Amino acid sequence: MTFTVINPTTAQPIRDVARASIDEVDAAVARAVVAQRAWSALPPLARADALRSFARVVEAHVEELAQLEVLNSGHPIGSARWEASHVAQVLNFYAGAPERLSGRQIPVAGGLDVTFHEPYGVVGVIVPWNFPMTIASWAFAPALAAGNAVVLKPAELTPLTAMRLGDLALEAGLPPGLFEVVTGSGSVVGQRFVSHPDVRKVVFTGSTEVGVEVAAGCARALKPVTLELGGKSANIVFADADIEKAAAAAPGAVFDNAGQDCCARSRILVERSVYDRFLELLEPAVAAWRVGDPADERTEMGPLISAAHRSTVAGYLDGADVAFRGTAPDGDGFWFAPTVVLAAPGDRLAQEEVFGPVVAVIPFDDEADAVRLANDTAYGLAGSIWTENLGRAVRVSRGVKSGVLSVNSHSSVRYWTPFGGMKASGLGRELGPDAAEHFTETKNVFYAT
Ligand code: TAP
Repeated sequence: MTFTVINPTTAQPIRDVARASIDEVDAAVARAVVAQRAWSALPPLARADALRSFARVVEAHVEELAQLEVLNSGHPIGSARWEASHVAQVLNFYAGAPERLSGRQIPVAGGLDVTFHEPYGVVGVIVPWNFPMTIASWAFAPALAAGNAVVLKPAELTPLTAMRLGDLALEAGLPPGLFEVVTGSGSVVGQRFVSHPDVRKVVFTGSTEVGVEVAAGCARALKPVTLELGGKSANIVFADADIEKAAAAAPGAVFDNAGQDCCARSRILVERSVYDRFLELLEPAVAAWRVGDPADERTEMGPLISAAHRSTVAGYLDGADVAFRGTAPDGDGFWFAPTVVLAAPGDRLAQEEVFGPVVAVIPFDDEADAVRLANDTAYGLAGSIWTENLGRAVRVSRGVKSGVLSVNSHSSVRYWTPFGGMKASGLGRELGPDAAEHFTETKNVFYAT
């Protein structure tokens, strides 16, 4: 059985890819079990060296991986190069972990008490289509570093870079079976990761709806799960901010990757006294946002991922108060123009994750109102705060219930700082200095003397 992968820029087929059956998933897990035993028995330096070698091979293939992502996901080439390089950086960063996963020696009477960080065994990683390479690396790099094997399921819409990373791992000398990429549907491959007794931990990135189902399955199987889910992040602009700078940065914060970004600042909360001025500045910035051929170096935004997703995004504009829109090409690709709507806090566009280039602008009255509105969704992933007042920046950043915030900036992801969501945006954290430890179980041993 196969499925066809489509180029979202042209709506044309790229190639057919195998759709794994349950037996094929089980065979991949069986190979991973064997490979993991040998891998975890290696000296820490040997695992570190293998991961550095994987990083070097990825680094040598950045251009190829980036071009593949342009083809399969419609990401602008500049972003795709960043994503491929990021995978190499994540591997390099966690290559330092095997030699740093130290336990503790705890004082006790009558002997010696020591803790060990032991790998789970096989880790199942299920990733979405929006950032196929990077999100996968956030799980597979620290999981491997901690001594686990990984079975990775890319989204059916975007399997190509994950499959290539599987080849590159072998080319780099990682043992066969240690990093298995299994293509197929979520309901078969993903669910088998959840139910398979030898998959001892699951990392799921995707929608909140499916995440809840995955977590429920993991609870039944008593296996730990990390969930990176949706978002409806607020970009809060106070009257005392540098309004020009905030308006110039706002399109990139929501229209990057055509808004198909869990951290998209898809609500702009603006203090009422500067609301009109902010919209005046935002309009030309949105008009200037360059939407087009992702292979063109100047392009800032490509198409949406699929025709079905474009219909879902378009549905959000029914009855919406559209303030202004940018431009998008005509043609067969799944194009959608960047769109700014005026919204009230309870509106669907102020509450639901659109996962497309649509941003809701909402006025607020004062600091307390801004925090209340920022927290007024089910989600809690990211957010930005624009103010020149340090005290306010501290108060608001402590008041907003989100896992990742930035002040006078929209950055969300650095591989060496923690990333993840609160509330319906997820459970657990990825990246940062502690991620490899999250792929281990603590064992405590008492040695009587
Ligand atoms: P989903 O439909 O949830 O799919 C995500 C992954 O789960 C895909 O690989 C999918 O496989 C698989 N899947 C589907 N049903 C499954 C099931 N019953 N059991 C196990 N796996 C299953 O999400 P999506 O539409 O691809 O991605 C968009 C969502 O991901 C958005 O809500 C976005 O916010 C969220 N997201 C969050 C983050 C972080 S880091 N928080 C990052 C990116 C995206 P198939 O599609 O191949 O069937």
